[in-house]
Amino acid sequence: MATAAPAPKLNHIGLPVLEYRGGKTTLCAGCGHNAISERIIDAMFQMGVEPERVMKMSGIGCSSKSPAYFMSRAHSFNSVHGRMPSVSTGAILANHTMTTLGVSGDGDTASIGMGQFVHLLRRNVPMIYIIEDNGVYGLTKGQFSATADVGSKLKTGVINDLPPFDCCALALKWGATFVARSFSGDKKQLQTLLKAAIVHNGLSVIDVVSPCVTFNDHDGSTKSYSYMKDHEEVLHELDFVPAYDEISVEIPEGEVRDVQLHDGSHLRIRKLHRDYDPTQKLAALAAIEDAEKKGEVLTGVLYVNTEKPNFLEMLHLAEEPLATLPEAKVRPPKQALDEIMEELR
Ligand SMILES: Cc1ncc(C[n+]2csc(CCOP(=O)(O)OP(=O)(O)O)c2C)c(N)n1
Ligand code: SF4
Ligand SMILES: [Mg+2]
Repeated sequence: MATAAPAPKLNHIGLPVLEYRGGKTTLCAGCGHNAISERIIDAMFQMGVEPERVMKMSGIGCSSKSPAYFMSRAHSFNSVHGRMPSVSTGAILANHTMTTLGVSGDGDTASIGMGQFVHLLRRNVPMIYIIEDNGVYGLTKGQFSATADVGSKLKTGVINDLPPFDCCALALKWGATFVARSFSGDKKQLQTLLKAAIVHNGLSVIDVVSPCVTFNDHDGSTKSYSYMKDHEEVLHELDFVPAYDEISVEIPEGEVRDVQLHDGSHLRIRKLHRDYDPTQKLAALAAIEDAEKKGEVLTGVLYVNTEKPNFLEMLHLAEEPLATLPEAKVRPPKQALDEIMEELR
């Protein structure tokens, strides 16, 4: 007799993981971007985020196609190349009650999109901004992007001799309040970072090294699986305790740092080889610089600031989203218009 299939595991809002999936990927098999989509699905499912309350934003590129491969039930907007920051800012101003997740590429962010990216940073717009960083323009067949390291070699033998932009250093310097680096191959770390970013009330920038297996995964590339295996320097071990779970574990002093996030969740940062305090901006910048000199890729939470106001707080926006305010509230009454006209006479 055939046994019935076990009932699917449900999250705390009663949904199975299937409800967080998207369309079938059309990216190359083995592309790091596919692994990142899987981590987004896991993190959103585990955090019990309601899919209809999510806005998925992107630009253009293989990376920017990936929102089609997770959370079909969410709202989605595929913008122009490099213009996702301004489109997202507008959407968030219209409805700040949504969880906004942007997926971009290194080209989409640091080449054509740099002008928009720095203004997103400066405003600390409350959203999650993921850079799927492979050092090349995957979609247009593998030209170097502005995050390619000096000396990195294309399959064709071309060597990059322009210095890279470090998106985490930029994000730290110009105003993002949660800055992390990860690797698409590091399942647990990336998932934990995403969960913390979901509850962070400000701009979270996560730069994820995500190898392009078709154009940039060979010897000589610094964004390949083998390079990351040999040069990744994990800053700390991370745990995330959501607000709905009771904190029961004792924290050994000196070994662990506990950062309380906005909704009462905790990000537990367990020290590995070095003392690293992610609340210190200058130390974070120095650590990135130091790692670059040693040819290491530092991963983990580089910086977190839970005090700085975000863009919406700075603007003193009304509680009720602009998108759903009734016309009577957004349009001045006739009397107010008459008074203005009177002044102009
Ligand atoms: C305005 C404009 N300029 C150029 C292009 C061509 N183009 C499409 S994707 C892309 C680069 C994508 O690179 P990246 O953001 O790193 O994404 P990846 O494909 O590597 O994931 C370029 C230059 C375009 N679509 N629009
Ligand atoms: S070309 Fe590169 S970035 Fe694009 S899907 Fe293929 S492996 Fe991924
Ligand atoms: Mg790219």
